[in-house]
Amino acid sequence: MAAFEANFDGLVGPTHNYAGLSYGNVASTGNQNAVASPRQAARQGLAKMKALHDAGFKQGVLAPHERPSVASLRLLGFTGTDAQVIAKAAKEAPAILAACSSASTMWTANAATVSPSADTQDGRVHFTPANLNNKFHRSIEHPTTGRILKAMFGDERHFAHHPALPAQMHFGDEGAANHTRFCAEYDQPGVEFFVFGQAAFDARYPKPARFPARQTLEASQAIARLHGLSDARVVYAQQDPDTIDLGVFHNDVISVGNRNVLFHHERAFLNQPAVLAELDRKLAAVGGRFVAVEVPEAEVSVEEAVKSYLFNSQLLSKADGKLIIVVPEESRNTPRVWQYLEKLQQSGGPIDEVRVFDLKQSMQNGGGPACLRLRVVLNEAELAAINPAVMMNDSLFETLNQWVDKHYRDQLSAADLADPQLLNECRSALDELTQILRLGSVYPFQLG
Ligand code: SUG
Repeated sequence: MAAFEANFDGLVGPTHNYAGLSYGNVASTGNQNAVASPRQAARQGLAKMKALHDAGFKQGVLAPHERPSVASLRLLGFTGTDAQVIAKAAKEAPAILAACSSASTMWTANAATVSPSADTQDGRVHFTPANLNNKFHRSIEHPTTGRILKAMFGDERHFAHHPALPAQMHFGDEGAANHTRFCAEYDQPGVEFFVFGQAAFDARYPKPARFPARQTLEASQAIARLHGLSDARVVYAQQDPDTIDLGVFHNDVISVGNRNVLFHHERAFLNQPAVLAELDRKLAAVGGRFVAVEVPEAEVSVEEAVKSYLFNSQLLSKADGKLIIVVPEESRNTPRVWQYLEKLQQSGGPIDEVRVFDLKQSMQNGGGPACLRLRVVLNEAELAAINPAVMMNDSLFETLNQWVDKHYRDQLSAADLADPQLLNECRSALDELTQILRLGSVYPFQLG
């Protein structure tokens, strides 16, 4: 049965703002207190989804969450009506209110790890929402993410949902941002590649010195067990800790893969030749020919990769077997990176087309094209079993743009987060969105 890679992009929520919440993500801390445009952010994301849908790719939408998270503020001791909870937090702990107001669920590469049915023991597609334990503002995402995923992939004959891993640094899990799947054809068994930043239970593995390593080896291993993956078709690799200290806070800031191709920086992994050899060997065992396109430090430095988000790109398979690379405008604006991309297209290698998108609103928080999407490989039967209302088409694009214009502010600053009206705006927007995307009751205010 034919299978496809579908991309589910995060719809940017109404509270998109720049609060500098992610230490180790240099764009996030560097843009703290800049004024954001939630409306523009959502429109930029929708434009990418529509363009890729128009180019023939399967494209879906993942809904944003209710923010500020009043439930989280209550857990931290703020009491009264919802408006009072927000007012007290704004006065006594504005940084906590900002964390509870982040629209960070837009970066759906961190929503979950997904294993296609061709790889799993029970022949179902497996989902584990990421606990995102390293950052408080992200650690509150997984319960709602889990409910939304179930509302999209509800058929238990095809889809298996696990709870997030234990919420503890030993099992820090950042989802698909540190996970890639290689295969010969999407419907055939593939090799799942897990990249971690540190080992929590084994002191022999090095650690970065400055910035946190968010993903642990033990979290990746737990996901592989839960999803019923075979050891023969799993590869673990450690990210080079020195690159984490340069701002590579997820593996998808230094490498990206699709089908049989890995596009990566020279300094992406520790013991890189051995990692590539294992991928080559394990992919060959399932009938695939592994191709690594390595970008040398001499041509693009790690700093340039972080600034341009060259590797936070999407590789999309065309009918002729070649790949399109989808990069953000920042890659075009970084001279040596653009030179590299021009050369890459002419190189005769697997990547022969570049597409550029303006995602500046998300980029200023460290979220490029790859951060904004969750990949799910689905065969025809599975595709037919998902909630069809979440799939992009001309009419959904139109509806969602109108919905954004109706509900979203054009500007949002740190001071605006104290406005209790923002919560009401978010709730009425989400009430309408649940109808549009037929999600049922997935948000705390709907659950009571
Ligand atoms: O977790 N930024 C996100 C960006 C996530 C990017 N995802 C991938 N690379 N897959 C993060 O650091 C910043 C929010 C703020 O500062 O307001 C933030 O959460």
